[in-house]
Order: sequence, then structure tokens, then C-alpha cells
Amino acid sequence: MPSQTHTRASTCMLCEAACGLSVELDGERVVSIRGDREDPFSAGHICPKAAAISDIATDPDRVRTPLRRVGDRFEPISWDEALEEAGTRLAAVQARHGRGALGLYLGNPTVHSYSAMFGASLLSRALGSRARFSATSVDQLPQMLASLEMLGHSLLLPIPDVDRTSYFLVIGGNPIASNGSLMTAPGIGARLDALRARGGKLVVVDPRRTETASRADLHLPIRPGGDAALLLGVLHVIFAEGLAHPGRLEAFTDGMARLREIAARYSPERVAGRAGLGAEAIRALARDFAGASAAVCYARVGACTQEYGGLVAWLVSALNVVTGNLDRPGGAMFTNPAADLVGMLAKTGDLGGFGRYRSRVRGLPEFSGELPAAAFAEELDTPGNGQVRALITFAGNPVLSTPNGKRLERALAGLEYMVSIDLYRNETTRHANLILPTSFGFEREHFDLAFNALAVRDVAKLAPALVAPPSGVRSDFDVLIGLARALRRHGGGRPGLTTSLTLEGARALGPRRILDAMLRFGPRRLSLATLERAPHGLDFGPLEPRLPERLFTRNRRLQLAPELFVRDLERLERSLDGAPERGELELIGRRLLRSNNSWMHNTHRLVKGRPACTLLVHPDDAALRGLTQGDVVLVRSRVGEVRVPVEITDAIAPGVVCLPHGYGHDREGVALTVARAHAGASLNDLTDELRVDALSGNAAFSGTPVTVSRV
Ligand SMILES: Nc1nc2c(c(=O)[nH]1)N[C@H]1C(S)=C(S)[C@@H](COP(=O)(O)OP(=O)(O)OC[C@H]3O[C@@H](n4cnc5c(=O)[nH]c(N)nc54)[C@H](O)[C@@H]3O)O[C@H]1N2
Ligand SMILES: Nc1nc2c(c(=O)[nH]1)N[C@H]1C(S)=C(S)[C@@H](COP(=O)(O)OP(=O)(O)OC[C@H]3O[C@@H](n4cnc5c(=O)[nH]c(N)nc54)[C@H](O)[C@@H]3O)O[C@H]1N2
Ligand code: SF4
Ligand SMILES: [Mo]
Repeated sequence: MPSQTHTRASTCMLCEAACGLSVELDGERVVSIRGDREDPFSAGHICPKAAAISDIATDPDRVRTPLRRVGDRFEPISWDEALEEAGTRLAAVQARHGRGALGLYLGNPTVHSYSAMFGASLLSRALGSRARFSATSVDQLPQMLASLEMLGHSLLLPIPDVDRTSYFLVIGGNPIASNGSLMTAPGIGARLDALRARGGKLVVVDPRRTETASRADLHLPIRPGGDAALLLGVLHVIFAEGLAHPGRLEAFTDGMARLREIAARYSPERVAGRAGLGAEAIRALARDFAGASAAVCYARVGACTQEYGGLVAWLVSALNVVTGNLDRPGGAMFTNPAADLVGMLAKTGDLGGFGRYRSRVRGLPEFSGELPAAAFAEELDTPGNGQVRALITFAGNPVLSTPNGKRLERALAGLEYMVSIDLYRNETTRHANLILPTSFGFEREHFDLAFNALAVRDVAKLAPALVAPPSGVRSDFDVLIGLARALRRHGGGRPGLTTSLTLEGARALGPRRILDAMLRFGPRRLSLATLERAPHGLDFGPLEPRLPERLFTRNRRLQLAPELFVRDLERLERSLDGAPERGELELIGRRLLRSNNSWMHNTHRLVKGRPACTLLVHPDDAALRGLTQGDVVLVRSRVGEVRVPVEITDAIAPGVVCLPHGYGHDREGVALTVARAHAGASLNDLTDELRVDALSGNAAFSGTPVTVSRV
């Protein structure tokens, strides 16, 4: 009998681009995944990863029932047994060692599921522990800190208006490979082509001539960690040459004079050495940026995961303000999302927070109720009052994604009890006593709560679940709430009636009705029903100016020179004026189009072809060490060593080497058949947990000193 297929609209949940998909189904089986040309936002764009959604869902290695570790083996158990055991054991650890002995780590995919966002925030609050960690502090934390200090809300992030700008200055981002981040812009390649076609300029600041830099009008090969120096030099020129024109922003901005005074100290000549760029290049950049009809400076992972991440995030926004480019078309703008998390949290007084307490071992600052991932391992392996002895991980793989993964691995092995909620038994979850599996991909309804709020246009779309999950898995929301309730049943977690009532209330409502309420009370007065009537999504048009109404600072004014950042300049000064301390080579990371952090290497479609986990080395550095193409080298840092093949290329600056993160799958007990056959080595077996942005506590991956030698 010929099978009847039908096509449904959906959304890709793998990365921030949120591409519309057209999914062809034969009953419960996904036949094909294509770009949805009727999606008004993504207009048919997809990347090679989209097809892997169903590979993962049907992966023989996927965990499909709760698993309990018995020695080195895992055996299936029922959900009731699993939750009962987890509740008992986690509560017992809290009873024995105090509530703070239970830790939580939330990984990146949390923000790609609205139901997981609700569930994770409920579990997190129900724990009654400060030992909470997430991928935020190996990623965008400095940008959130800048928003908190300058705009008054940690989640109010300025988005580059890429479709209308005439000068796009990208610092430490590679959207052609990453598909854009804190800038949901499906089909970013076409958007950048359009920018250039209308006579605009693309300028990329990056130690590597990346896929994005190769398409740029100008590539500035900065020294790792040199961006704050560069930006100070740029601001210096802008003030000195009378190019500062904040325009309408001036009426509600504090600190302009202070910033002018600060910038005066950093002439291009003074900062050039630390930036690794010539003073004339810095002058030209400042003049071009200030002279553009609409310009936007945009920074991403490379600008955050470095020693001066906080300063960079501040100076990027400051540059946009000083040149009048914040909150205007073609500049850095703010969304008006249908489900407005920022507005909703602000109404409850939750603006985010910083430094209200510090981590036990190293005294690193808290951020919005979390401690830095760079302090994760030490909070687990350092004995004493407050040591973390039990852990819950959700959709995270910190062994491969946080600094000094080897130390973390040893710390996880020493825990009294660990529960991981994940799709796979991987480098992290293999240490768990229990692995609890959730639904994934087309098995759940999708609404981009996080990324609609970070998009370059105001859009909203609800994608229904298309296929049934495997019978042994539960929804992320159910597992997260189930775990929180089990913990409380056994006397663990945060005490008090409010916690119980919140959990029971949320469980009774369910994630759909919570979202529906957010939409109904949101600025556009939508509902799930209105979205269901527009299966390809709704487009409300380009972003519109939102200031000063959208400011949440105490005096409702934009803070251009917060003391927190001003004080941190002292630290930078030491690196400007002293002899530049440089490791033999400085290590940076990279992202590959056919990969997504650590968890997409178990699909043959994405890993076939040449090995991807190679060390990029400049020809001069290769010659100095007698290296030839393909040689396997030993890379060493303070914390560890890895062996990887070299790829000699002048796309990397001399003195810098580059390795992708998310590899290193060949570890005992990892149940990822394909990934283990394409294992590579982990960048984070080299990155150093002691290297942080001392201001924000964010991990400083970029510029890790390493030596490289032939094996
Ligand atoms: N294909 C793919 N897409 C992804 C991901 C993935 O793993 N693969 N991950 C997703 C996630 S979680 C995120 S957060 C986004 C990230 O999105 P992006 O930030 O756009 O991605 P990266 O490739 O990490 O870009 C960082 C760039 O910073 C550069 N860099 C390193 N150190 C420095 C420095 O000191 N200064 C400057 N100026 N540049 C520096 C690096 O060379 C690199 O090109 O991508 C998302 N999308
Ligand atoms: N050196 C270096 N390190 C980095 C970076 C870098 O640029 N350089 N980038 C950093 C960045 S930006 C990030 S965001 C972090 C990411 O850090 P993490 O979030 O810790 O790591 P991921 O690799 O994204 O792991 C995601 C996990 O979630 C699971 N998963 C996927 N989908 C689902 C789901 O729907 N439900 C459940 N329950 N589980 C799911 C996967 O199996 C995997 O185990 O890595 C960081 N680490
Ligand atoms: S760009 Fe991102 S959202 Fe779009 S198809 Fe690829 S992985 Fe999915
Ligand atoms: Mo990220």
C-alpha cells in the first residue's frame, strides 16, 4: 500500500536561529525535514543540523527509560522507583550535610524548551541551596551583567538590528558558523550579504580569520583578550575628535562626562600593544563607526569568555550609546516579545542580581542566584562545611563544556549521589546514579520563549508536538517538577508552605497554561489559540525604539559608567603598562557549522568526512616547532594535555592556536557509539578553571597559555 505522508510546520530547537521547518511525516515517522518557506521570519533557511533532529530522536544510543547505575553498569528501573530513590537519597544528603550540599547544573538546551525553562526555574528555587550552576557563566554572563548595571535588568539584552544597519562591527562572534547568538536571525549569511549589497560594511574583530571574517570588508586580528583595550582606544578617538553624538539618548543617560574622562586616558598608542593592532587601525575604526549612518557593535562568545569579559560587554554598549546607536533602527535595539519574561520578572521585582554572596572556596561572585561554572569542580571536591555532595544535572554536559573537565570528572566520581536528566549517557551523565530521560525535538510543543525575545524582528510562533515520545520517557517539565516534589516528600529542599504551593500550583496548571497566561497578559495580548491559527508564525515587523520606558534602573536612567566596571579598569591597566605577559602560545576555541556544543556528534550525518577536531596553527609557529600538516601534537596547559592533529593555516594569528570545544568522547562508560569513533580531544581538558574574568566570574577560555610539541 502506498503510504500517505503529510507535512506540518515546526521550528528547529537546536540553535538560536529558530528556523521554521517543514516536516514531512508518515504517521509517526519523520520522512524529511526541510526549511519552511512560509515561515515569515526564516523564509526557508535551514542548516545541515536540522536533519539531525530525527537522527537524535531515533538514535539507538538514546536513553529511553530511567536507568540506575549498579557498579559500572546501568539497568532500567520504573519512574516511580527512580523518583522515590532520588527523593530519598537527595533529601538524605541534605539532612546529613545541610541543604547547600545539593548542587544543580543547568545546561544550554534548557533555554530551547519553554517547558524546561519553567520546570528548571521551579526546581532551582525548590532546592533550598545556593550551589546552583549553569552554562550562563561559560557564555553570556558578562553581557547580562552589563545589562543589569546599565539598563537595570539582566535579561534585557540589546539586539543588533542587522537588517537595517549600515555598519556591523562583530567582536568575538562567528555567526556564519554559529548561525548567530543573542541575535536570533535565521539565514544570517543572506542578511550579511544584504548588508553589503546595500553598501553597508561588515567588520570582524577576531584572532582567527573565521568564516564570517572571510566575508567581511575588514578583519582585525586582535590578540586574545585585547578587546577592552581596543574599545577604550576607539572611545578615546570618538571623544577626542568630537564624534560623540548620543542624540535623544542624552536626555536619559547618566555618566557621559565620566566616560569621556575615562576614555581620555586610553589613546590608541597606549592600548595598541594589548590589542595587538596598530594605533592607526584603531583610529580608522573609530572614525568609520562614528561616521556610519547607522552602526552597531555586537559582541559574542569570544568577547565574553575572556579575562576582561565584563569590561568588553560594558564598552560595547557604551560605544553604541555614545554614537547614538542604541535603541535606534540599524543600531542595537530591544524586542517587544509576545511572552515578555523581562517585563513579567520586573513586575515581581526580579531584575537579576550580582555579588549578593560569594562561592565558598574561591569567593567568586553570585550572578542571578547562580555561582560561576569555573568554581563548580572545587565546590564539589574541596572538603569542608558546605561541600557539594549530591548533584542534579539537567541538559548539560559540564565535563566537556566547563574549564578543567578532568578535575570535574574526578569530582563527579566522588559524589555521594547524582541524578542526570538527559537524552544520553555521555561524559557527564555516566557518573550519575540515575539517568532520567525526557522527550525531545518534535515530541514536544515548541515556543521560543527565550529566542523570540532576542530576535532581530518581533516574531512569535507555536509549533505543536508532531510525534509521540518513546513510551518510557517523560516531558522535561514533568521530570523537573517530579524531582522537586520527590525531594520535598522526603523532607529535603527549601522549607516552607510557599514552595509547596508554588510547585503544586505549577504542576496543576502545566506549562501550556503558564505560557498561555504569559501570552494573554503580554504586550500583544496573544494566546495559544491565536498562535495555533498561524502555524508558520507571526511577524510583527522590525524592532522599534523602547527607551526610556524599558529601563529598569533605580532612577530609570541609562547608566553609562557604572562604578563596578570603572573600578575594574585598574586590572586592565596593569596589562597595558607592564610588559605584556604572554604564554608561549595562546589557545582559543571555535565552533563548527555541523556541530552543536558537545552533543551532536553521535549522528553519522554530522561527523562524516575529515576529522573536525584539529589544532589550527599559524605557519610561522609550525615552522618554529618543525610541524607539518596532519602531525599529531601534544598540547599542554597548566591543567592537562591532549593529543590532536594539526592544521597549518594563516587564518589563525601568529602566537595563537585554536581547537573546537565539545569533543573528547572516548572516555570510559560513554555510551555514544558514533561519537566515540570520532572522539577528538576536549578543549576543556586544557582550559583552566582558575582563569576567570575576575570581575564577573565568567570562565576565561580565550588565551589559555599552552605549549605545542610534536609527539
Ligand atoms: N554550529 C554551531 N552553532 C552553534 C553552536 C555550536 O557549537 N555550533 N553553539 C551555540 C551556542 S551555545 C552559542 S553561545 C553560540 C555562540 O555563537 P558565536 O559567539 O557566534 O560563536 P563562536 O564560534 O564561539 O564565536 C566566537 C569567536 O570569538 C573568537 N575569539 C576567541 N577569543 C577571542 C578574543 O579574545 N577576542 C575576540 N574578539 N574574539 C575572540 C573566536 O575565534 C570565534 O570566532 O553559537 C550557538 N550556535
Ligand atoms: N572552551 C570552551 N568551552 C565552552 C564554550 C566555548 O566556546 N569554549 N562554549 C560554552 C557555551 S557558549 C555553552 S552554552 C556551553 C554548553 O554547555 P552545556 O550545556 O553543559 O553542554 P552541551 O554540550 O550543550 O550539553 C547539552 C546536554 O543536554 C542534552 N540535551 C539536549 N537536548 C535535551 C533535551 O531536550 N532534554 C534534555 N533533558 N537533555 C537534552 C545533551 O544530551 C547534552 O548532554 O559550553 C560552553 N563551553
Ligand atoms: S541554523 Fe540553527 S535553528 Fe536553523 S536549522 Fe540550523 S540548527 Fe536549526
Ligand atoms: Mo552558549
